[in-house]
Amino acid sequence: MTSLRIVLLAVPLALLGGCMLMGGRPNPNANTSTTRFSESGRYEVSYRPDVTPVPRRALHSWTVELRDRAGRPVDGATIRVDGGMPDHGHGLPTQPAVREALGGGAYVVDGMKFNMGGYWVVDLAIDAPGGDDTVRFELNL
Ligand SMILES: [Cu+2]
Repeated sequence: MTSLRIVLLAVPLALLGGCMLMGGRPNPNANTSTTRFSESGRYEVSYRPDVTPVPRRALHSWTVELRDRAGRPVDGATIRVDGGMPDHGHGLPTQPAVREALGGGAYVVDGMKFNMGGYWVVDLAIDAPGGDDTVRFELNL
């Protein structure tokens, strides 16, 4: 009886998709470094969440730091934030945005949220005096 009930419950859950209910799997090949070079190598970019480790299902902020190849802080940049779960084909549940440029190459991004566990990517599109570039961070949550 009990096992039948479990089966009857498990089938619809599986049909609804592991995504919303159970989250996704971590990606063992992910580079989860919080400091990375941008795609074209123009900038060294790092992030620091205001909650560690990066939480699931909780709104939080990141401080992003931009440096040029010589290690000098990059101010005056415009940073657009995008991301999602490649394995699930969905984006971020929020639209994070830079709230404040602190100077010294640091930018506070509000609205970060990962609404399930699994493999996530966060893409930053950087528009700065030294040229445009992008960087991808990978997270296993
Ligand atoms: Cu998902």
